[in-house]
Amino acid sequence: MLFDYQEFLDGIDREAYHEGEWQWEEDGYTVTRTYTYSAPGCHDSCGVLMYTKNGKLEKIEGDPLDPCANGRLCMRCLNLVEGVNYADRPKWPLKRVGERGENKWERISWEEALDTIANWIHDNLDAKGLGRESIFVNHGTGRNISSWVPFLGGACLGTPDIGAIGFSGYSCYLPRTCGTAAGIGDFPIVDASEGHADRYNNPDWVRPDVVVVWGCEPLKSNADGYLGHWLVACMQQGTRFISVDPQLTWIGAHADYWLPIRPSTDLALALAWLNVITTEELQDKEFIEYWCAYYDELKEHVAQFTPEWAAKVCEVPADLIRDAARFYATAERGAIQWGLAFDTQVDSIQLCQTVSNLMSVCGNIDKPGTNILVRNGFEINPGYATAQLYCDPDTFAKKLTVDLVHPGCTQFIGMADCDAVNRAFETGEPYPIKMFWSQGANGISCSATAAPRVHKMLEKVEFCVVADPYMTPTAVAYADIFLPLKTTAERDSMRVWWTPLRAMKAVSEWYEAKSDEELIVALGNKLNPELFQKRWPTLDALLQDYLDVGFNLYDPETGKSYKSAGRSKAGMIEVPDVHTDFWKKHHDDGTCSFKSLVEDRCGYEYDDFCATYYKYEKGLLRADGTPGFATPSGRIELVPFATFGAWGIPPLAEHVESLTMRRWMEDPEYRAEYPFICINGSRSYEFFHSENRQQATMREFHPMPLVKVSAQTAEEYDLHEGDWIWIENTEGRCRQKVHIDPTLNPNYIHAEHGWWFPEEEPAFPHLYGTFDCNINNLTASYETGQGGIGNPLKSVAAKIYKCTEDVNEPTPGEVVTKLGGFRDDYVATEPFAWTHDNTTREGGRF
Ligand SMILES: Nc1nc2c(c(=O)[nH]1)N[C@H]1C(S)=C(S)[C@@H](COP(=O)(O)OP(=O)(O)OC[C@H]3O[C@@H](n4cnc5c(=O)[nH]c(N)nc54)[C@H](O)[C@@H]3O)O[C@H]1N2
Ligand SMILES: Nc1nc2c(c(=O)[nH]1)N[C@H]1C(S)=C(S)[C@@H](COP(=O)(O)OP(=O)(O)OC[C@H]3O[C@@H](n4cnc5c(=O)[nH]c(N)nc54)[C@H](O)[C@@H]3O)O[C@H]1N2
Ligand code: SF4
Ligand SMILES: [Mo]
Repeated sequence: MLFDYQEFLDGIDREAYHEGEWQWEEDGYTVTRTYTYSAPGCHDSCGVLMYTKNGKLEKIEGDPLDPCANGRLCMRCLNLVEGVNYADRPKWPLKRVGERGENKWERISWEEALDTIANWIHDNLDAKGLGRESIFVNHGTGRNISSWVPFLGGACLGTPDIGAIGFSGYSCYLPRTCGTAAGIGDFPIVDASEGHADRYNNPDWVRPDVVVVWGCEPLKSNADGYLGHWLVACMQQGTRFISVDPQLTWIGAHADYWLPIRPSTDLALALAWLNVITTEELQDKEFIEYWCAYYDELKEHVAQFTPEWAAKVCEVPADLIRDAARFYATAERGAIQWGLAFDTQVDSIQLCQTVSNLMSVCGNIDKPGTNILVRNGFEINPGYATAQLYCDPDTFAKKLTVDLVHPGCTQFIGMADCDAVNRAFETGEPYPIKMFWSQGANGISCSATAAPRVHKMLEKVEFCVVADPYMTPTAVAYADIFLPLKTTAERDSMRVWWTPLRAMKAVSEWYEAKSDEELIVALGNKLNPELFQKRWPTLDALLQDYLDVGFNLYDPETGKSYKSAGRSKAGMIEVPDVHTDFWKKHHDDGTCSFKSLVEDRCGYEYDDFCATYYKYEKGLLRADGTPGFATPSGRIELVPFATFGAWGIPPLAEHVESLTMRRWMEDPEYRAEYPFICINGSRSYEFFHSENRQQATMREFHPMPLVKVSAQTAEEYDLHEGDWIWIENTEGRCRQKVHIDPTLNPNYIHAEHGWWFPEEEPAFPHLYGTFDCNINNLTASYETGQGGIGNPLKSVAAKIYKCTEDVNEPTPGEVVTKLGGFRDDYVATEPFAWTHDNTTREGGRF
């Protein structure tokens, strides 16, 4: 075995690492043992030792005594010092003094910034009888803002319209949570022992025999609270791998099987695997008999989806499909690690549900070394839906929901629907959006599909506030007020994404920046003093509330308590007790506090739920405490008739091509014009979305945006490493630099996302070059999957050609900010709906 955990533990000099201490002095530094995430962002939080002098972060090191990350750090955390001390980081609140896009600012105080915001809302909304729903709050992905920004939207600003600008179909993570909520009732992740504080030594844990890494690159992304190196540790202990990915990744190169699938055809493959498993009787009969419903219906449905059928759709040989399915299904302990590619397809919600069926029919649920069911540690669940608890009910009823744009769809998620928000911006229907608040997001540079279109929407907005640790293209383009935020190193905060609960202790300072939490307290006390004076007058009160009740609503006067109804339903439910499990465990011993978590527990505590196997047998999943799963029937619903039925989604899955991909497959003229499928946005070690571009070290490793082409394509187009090429389709174009990948399928290219150049001119039309290399000039909004979920942003058709030195040619920045964009017909006039046979759609001017 390549990896012996005990040997690793025995090798740590515990005295030198001050085991059990949270802070000490060493060589003139103060050393703090805490958790952090890379600055600005990451989905995780890893154990570190931070070395500070005079309130400044000078050094960082992984903490080998942290059981979560075992001292391993990515280059982004190793480079934290450069990230947080970046000289051009905004130091105080700013007010725009020039025109939008001129990048002219004036320093103002926090008092003036908050007064300006409060007065604008009063004068332009409240005094005119307009509701707070005219404010749209934009947040990005979970870099320790997922609890805080939606909460700010609901509790401070009082709007129900909280979401991601232009991010059609909520194509990140949400399809996976909804797809599994429907069938299993809980979320499955691969068991690499991460639920246990004693990790790989835990006596109940067994390493998986086979892990399928499917549509993700966990080593680079460490996505969704899951560290990729845990899988490497499994590999070193003997786990074998299957990679399902159009590109050859590191895992793919170390796998027994690599299925180089045509992008966005994963559902066809998953259905074929089910076909192999059910026809060859490889399923776990006992598990199905006791714990699953509708197996016969599923078996009958998948009988049509043979490996030979899937081979044609996925462009993977039938024998390879069959062999890989057997390899997974016959393993005693199989597990599936899935990723973003699952969310960025039009049939994404059915794909997620179908792949969760693969776990279920093989009995790979909640037993050691399979997919275990996890929840946020200690049931601390302040998420997107919590916000709505604090918004007044009449305003809440006006939330921009999916049915407004996609007829036949039912709103079943907490956030406002992205396409409905687009439409409100573009047409003023059902009401205009007057104010745009962006915090923890950099819309036009990254999250917005159809970025040029989003620019058209936002340039008209009456009032805009951007809160961010860094100046961004989004801030320069639209902000009237800029609020500087703290990074992880300056911020007292906590996070749970599964387990453990982790505390992040502030170790340094940055001028007048406030943390997300401090901003909530300041803004809430200004705009909603009655509630905030009672509940969250101070930062300490806010942090305590997170641990005690997870921001849920309770009224000490009436004794009533409410929780958000969670992942699936809008609204709230009355509950007998809103306290978190952390409160229940630690309230009586007086250690239920941020301070105690930091100082007495070295910043972390594992919860029991995620550490327990076979929870369905033990009655831990259902609210009533009976055995079974948190589904209507109490069984895993292999065909989710009840839930998908209620959501308006066909319960039996069928593969659907996006409109573009169907045309690309069927229309030779179109394919001749746009010969490539442009996969995009695979993560890199250096960057987190549009972040880290300021850091010289990252740019040394990765100076410019790279578009991968195959060796064959390079030869055909006479391309050399480093050549600039245009990537173009009907939506727009952008340019990136060629990188030749000899393993890439010649029909595909791969482009990076999130690029801008902090070192270049901020003002319009250049705008830090954010539109020049932006692959979201080529993606589109409005084409979503069933339920309004999923958007095919990761596989678009494109052509390529070499850039010339033509100085008269307008840059994409000029096209977007001066010439009206690449298209002149962006407005959403016609609805876009699924037809009843589920395989085609109608409408379509979008
Ligand atoms: N073409 C294409 N586009 C994509 C993707 C793709 O694969 N391909 N991926 C998509 C996905 S999955 C996602 S989730 C979106 C992400 O899109 P976003 O979440 O909008 O990501 P960023 O553009 O990095 O913007 C994040 C901003 O938050 C700031 N920030 C960092 N840390 C903090 C913090 O602690 N508090 C606050 N308040 N702000 C902070 C950063 O400085 C940065 O400006 O992008 C999407 N865009
Ligand atoms: N360093 C870094 N880490 C990050 C981020 C970041 O920007 N940088 N972003 C964070 C966010 S918000 C997210 S959502 C996650 C995403 O992280 P992951 O879930 O790991 O997803 P990606 O990195 O986008 O996955 C890319 C893999 O999917 C493959 N792929 C593309 N299309 C398809 C397809 O149709 N089918 C299949 N089977 N595979 C396909 C690509 O070839 C690539 O190898 O990462 C998070 N972590
Ligand atoms: S996963 Fe990497 S970048 Fe993220 S917090 Fe951990 S070490 Fe830092
Ligand atoms: Mo994401």
